[in-house]
Amino acid sequence: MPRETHPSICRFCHANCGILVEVEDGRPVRVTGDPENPAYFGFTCAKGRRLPDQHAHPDRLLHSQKRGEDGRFTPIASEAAMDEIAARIGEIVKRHGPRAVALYPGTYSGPHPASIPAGVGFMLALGSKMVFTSAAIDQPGKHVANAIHGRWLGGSHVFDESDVWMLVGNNPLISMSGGIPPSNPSRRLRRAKARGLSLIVIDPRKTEVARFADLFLQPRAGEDPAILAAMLHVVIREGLYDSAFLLENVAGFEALSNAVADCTPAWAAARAGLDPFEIVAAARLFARGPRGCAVAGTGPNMAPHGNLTEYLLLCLNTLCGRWRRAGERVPNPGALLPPALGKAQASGPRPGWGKGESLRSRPLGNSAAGLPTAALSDEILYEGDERIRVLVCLGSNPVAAWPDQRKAIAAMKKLELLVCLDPKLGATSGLAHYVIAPKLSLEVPGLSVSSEGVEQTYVAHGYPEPYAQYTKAIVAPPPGADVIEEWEFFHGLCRRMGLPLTCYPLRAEAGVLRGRREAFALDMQKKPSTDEDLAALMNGSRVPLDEIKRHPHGAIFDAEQAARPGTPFAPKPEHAVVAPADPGNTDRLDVANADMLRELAGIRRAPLPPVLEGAPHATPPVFQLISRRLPNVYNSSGRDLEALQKGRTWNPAFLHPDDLAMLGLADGDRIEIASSHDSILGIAEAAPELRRGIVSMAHCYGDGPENDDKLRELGSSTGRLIDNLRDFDPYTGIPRMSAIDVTIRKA
Ligand SMILES: Nc1nc2c(c(=O)[nH]1)N[C@H]1C(S)=C(S)[C@@H](COP(=O)(O)OP(=O)(O)OC[C@H]3O[C@@H](n4cnc5c(=O)[nH]c(N)nc54)[C@H](O)[C@@H]3O)O[C@H]1N2
Ligand SMILES: Nc1nc2c(c(=O)[nH]1)N[C@H]1C(S)=C(S)[C@@H](COP(=O)(O)OP(=O)(O)OC[C@H]3O[C@@H](n4cnc5c(=O)[nH]c(N)nc54)[C@H](O)[C@@H]3O)O[C@H]1N2
Ligand code: SF4
Ligand SMILES: [Mo]
Repeated sequence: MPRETHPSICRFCHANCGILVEVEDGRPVRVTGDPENPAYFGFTCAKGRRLPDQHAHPDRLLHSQKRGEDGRFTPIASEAAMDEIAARIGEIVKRHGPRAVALYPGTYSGPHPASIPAGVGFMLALGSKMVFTSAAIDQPGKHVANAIHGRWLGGSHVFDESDVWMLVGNNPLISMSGGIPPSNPSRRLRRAKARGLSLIVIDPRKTEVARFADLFLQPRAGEDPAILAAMLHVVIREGLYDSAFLLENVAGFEALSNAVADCTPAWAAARAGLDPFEIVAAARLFARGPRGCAVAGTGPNMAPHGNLTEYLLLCLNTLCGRWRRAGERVPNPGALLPPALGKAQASGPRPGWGKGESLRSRPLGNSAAGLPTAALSDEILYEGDERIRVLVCLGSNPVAAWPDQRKAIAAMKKLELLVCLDPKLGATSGLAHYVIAPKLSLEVPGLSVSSEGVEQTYVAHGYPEPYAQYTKAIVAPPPGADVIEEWEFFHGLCRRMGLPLTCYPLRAEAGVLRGRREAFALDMQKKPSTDEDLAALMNGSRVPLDEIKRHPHGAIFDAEQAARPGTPFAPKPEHAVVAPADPGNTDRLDVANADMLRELAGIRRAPLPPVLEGAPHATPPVFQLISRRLPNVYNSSGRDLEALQKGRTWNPAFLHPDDLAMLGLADGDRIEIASSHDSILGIAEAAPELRRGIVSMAHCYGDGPENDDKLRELGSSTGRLIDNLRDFDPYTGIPRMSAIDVTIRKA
């Protein structure tokens, strides 16, 4: 059979790059970037190019699995698995109520837009609110800060039009996440630099993106709140703020000014191990703008005070007036999202925490980031009757990803029913009662909506233009396989349990104001096709899905195109520009949330940390373990793709060469890394781009203590070093997952 080439969407990660897939004998054989894609311009990374290996991997599950009494897995037909799981959930709910059932959607619920709505729809039909997502152990501070600061309904400035951009602990050139649009960020960054963008990066590691920085601050980890408070101090002291904007739209300026009055650059610099002038320079450069935005990533969100860091960043953006005004163009009027109805006004603050369901095992409730996933192990291990007994993992891997790995393993083992929708028998699915084998991305239709929709959650995220792509399924699953889509699993459970399945659209938090989507019920008698499900999910989109389907390489559905005769979506003026505020609107953005200012005051009063210049001082020296991403893995996925790892299947413990020398270590040495909670083995590797006193390691490696001897094969679990009961955020429950004190010695 001849080779055919199809344009499609890469869904190895959330970035949704436009790709070309070559198919031979019904199998994907080669993936390259699609040069005809108008937003990604042919970009792919090594992971995307290995999609064929992922689909054909010998360890891929082609049949669902059931674990027997002896712990061994045997294949089970997916229909039979759903029969048994539905019956089991029914029994447990009858005995203990629906609250005994929890859902944990993780990384691989993202690539398939129908998954989460169906999973959450199932939970609501069952009557359980126990939905925990990976967002609560990712950047929960973003959700909390957006809520308590309030939302600007006209949207933020976007990267492609900005004069200054500040990245605090994120590395979008590798992660495709955070501030620089996911569509070919390195091309966008180069073009922005060429037209004069000033870039500020704050990170203990001189990252790939930091190499492009005009101003790079390399602080100790965990000092972002102090640095940002000092930047606010400078902006206020030097009058660099947008007073007209503040007068009209902001509450709490005076209280904020008082709160940062003694957060001087000298104080913050002493905490962070910087030169005070670096902080002054960053504040001045950022405030000069006139257009731009400051965003943070996972690093500072995983270090303590993540809510405060995100809150101070919003305050900085607000003081500098970095929001779209009446009459300004809306850069992304929407494609798969409903049309923009941008308005130049605030929507006042809402509570960031303390609503709805709370845990039984710990005094933690629901926050704007959802239920506290970092405490889900406790809720399963809890001895009370109201514990969680059933967990459904939707494209997620608690043993790899949750803080305190040993506790996560104990929790997985205690569950009465653990079901994983996962193509692999891995760290968590290997402990499951049932593993449902899913179709992989090239076997299902897809949409670029997660990359577009992230605008609804985070400021300065998403696409800077109305780009969208649809892909049909490119190949059928391998012959003989019995694999299903995640949403079909939940539909199957609901059908068996006599429950309706209603899908609810995403709630907007941060982006421009947009039109609504309607909830809809799936037909329970006749299962819809995935295309029908996707069409229903995209109700209210600015560009009809059928129109998007007419552009297989993806398209930017801009005004020019919309103006063509016969085009079914209109360049209506109300979608193209930010409307003036409603007369009489009194909502204000809040820059003086009392809880946040109290938290800042606590930091201001705290003693200076001991580790400062050069080498760590204590004996034995105390290092800060920080989080990071590696280019050739996506959380716990990709480690088994040989062509991607090229022999390095572990996660090195990166250290500054001078620190290696000080510890008497060489590249490749086995080391023991100990926190106050636990210890792991690691393999040292020199990284001159790190600040001294830092050890930088990727997460989601190391598959549990019984595999500790396979250090070079599996790497090691940084999650095991984390104590989920220590230094945790009182609202979201996220514990200290970066900036963790550790000691290091040769193993
Ligand atoms: N110490 C530490 N811990 C961390 C982090 C950190 O930086 N440091 N980062 C945190 C962050 S940001 C996140 S988001 C979480 C991630 O937390 P999780 O989402 O729980 O972890 P993943 O490893 O991404 O789990 C993805 C699972 O999906 C499976 N999978 C792969 N492809 C498919 C597919 O097509 N369909 C389905 N159904 N499943 C598939 C994989 O085999 C894997 O088991 O981890 C968090 N944990
Ligand atoms: N290739 C690849 N891409 C991914 C992933 C992956 O595993 N691999 N994971 C995906 C996921 S789940 C997510 S959430 C996103 C995350 O996307 P990003 O947030 O961009 O994640 P990182 O690249 O880890 O960048 C975090 C940075 O924070 C720095 N850092 C650590 N601690 C601190 C601190 O206390 N203060 C400051 N200022 N900096 C600190 C680290 O040195 C690191 O450079 O990436 C996604 N993309
Ligand atoms: S960046 Fe993500 S979406 Fe793009 S090719 Fe790589 S894995 Fe695929
Ligand atoms: Mo994440």
